[in-house]
Amino acid sequence: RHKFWETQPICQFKDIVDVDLPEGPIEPPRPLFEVKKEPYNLPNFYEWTTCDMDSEEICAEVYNLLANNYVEDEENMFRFNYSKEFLRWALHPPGYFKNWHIGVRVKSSKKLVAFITGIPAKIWVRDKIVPMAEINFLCVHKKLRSKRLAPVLIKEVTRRVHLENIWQAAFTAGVTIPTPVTTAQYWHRSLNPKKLIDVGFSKLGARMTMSRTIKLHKLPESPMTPGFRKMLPHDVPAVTRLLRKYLRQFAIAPEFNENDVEHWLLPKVDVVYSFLVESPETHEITDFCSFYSLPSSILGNQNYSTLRAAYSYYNVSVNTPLIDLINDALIMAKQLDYDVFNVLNIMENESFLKELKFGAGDGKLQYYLYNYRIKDELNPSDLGLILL
Ligand code: MYA
Ligand code: JJ1
Repeated sequence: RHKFWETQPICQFKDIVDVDLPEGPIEPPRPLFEVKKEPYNLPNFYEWTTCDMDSEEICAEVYNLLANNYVEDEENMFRFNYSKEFLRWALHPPGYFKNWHIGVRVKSSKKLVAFITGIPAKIWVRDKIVPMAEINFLCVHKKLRSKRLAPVLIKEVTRRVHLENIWQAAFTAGVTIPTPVTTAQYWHRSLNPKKLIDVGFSKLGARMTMSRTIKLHKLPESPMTPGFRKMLPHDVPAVTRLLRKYLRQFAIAPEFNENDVEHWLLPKVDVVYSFLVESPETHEITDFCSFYSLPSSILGNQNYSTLRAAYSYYNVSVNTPLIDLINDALIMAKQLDYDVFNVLNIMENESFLKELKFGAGDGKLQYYLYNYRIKDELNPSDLGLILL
């Protein structure tokens, strides 16, 4: 049934019953001289290209490929529209490899028609730190679908990751292949209910009017928690300490150092927003919250072309209840003119969904590990990792 995935070192569905298989790598690392030195063969007419995202021109080509061909919801009403600045940020973390940003072009026209990326990351899996690649932005042009190009892209990124002596990977997808570590669900909090209803993102509830709906979703103008403010460069050490400690409670979570926190969490306009609570008395940094900006194109609507969505990222509640912290994040997202605030039911997020008026979405997100076996399926609440 899965002609490609059956050949890969992933936990096969039939393995799930075998309780004796240990947790950890499925295949051992190989000596580097055994890793193929040449790229995999592409069908005639296509060629490999490395995408230098620092080049304005190439970044625009990648942006356009994704804006027109990347992930849609199941009714094809919305399509992710990652901005160029976002893509640069997502692909340039500390220690990134340019040749893990892989494109496929048509030989004759040089048109970019497919893409896949990896970035390096250290990931805690239970009590071990595992060097991994995070794989994302796999995309094949709509006109070239179902021609088995995706397996070639996946094998090629795997080869390039192996050449750096890295043998595990993490990825998320909307599709089900063998075998998810867990399945997370999207939840949505309306910030601009009128627009969401106008574009078909949400529906007017039974026995609800527009004005009651707008009133129900109203938020204060400014955050409520004393000492709540934007994260600044000098906060990096304190936020790193807070986050490192907090993330240890999850079975799977990133290992962040100060450079990672500076890259992933210092605010960048229209990309990522981070806030913290500084105690007015002691000036200690006690709590933290963040979200990233991922708009979607609205397909075929007369009045609107873009849905402005904020996605919950890493949050740490120590002194401020998580509910209050996320409520302040909602207030900031509203201030920044986002239409909706999205979260997955991972980490401790279940605890605030109902009270803060989130509703379940129709989208699911599967989490996967490549070449690493986990004994039992995890609960979404065991996951402390967010992939963009
Ligand atoms: S998830 C986002 C994926 N992108 C989209 O959904 C955008 C819109 N769709 C497309 O562009 C195409 O439909 C894609 C497939 C490119 C997705 N993850 O070429 P095909 C398998 C894994 O004929 P196409 C993200 O970016 C499928 O099961 N496998 O199909 C993370 C089948 O295999 P099998 C997938 O539709 C990506 C085969 O491909 C996915 O033309 C992580 C069919 O190929 C998927 N999302 O193209 C990738 N979709 O027959 C894995 C389809 O066996 C990384 N397939 O069922 C693994 C780790 C690698 C590094 C390891 C380092 C050590
Ligand atoms: O955004 C999503 N669904 C929306 C829109 C649905 C439109 C019709 N299909 C949704 N809206 C209801 C919201 C409502 C707000 C008020 C309270 C009640 C609920 O459910 C979904 C997520 O739910 N998004 C997608 O389907 C996009 C794809 C998600 C999978 C992504 C996988 C690829 C990522 C790889 O890195």
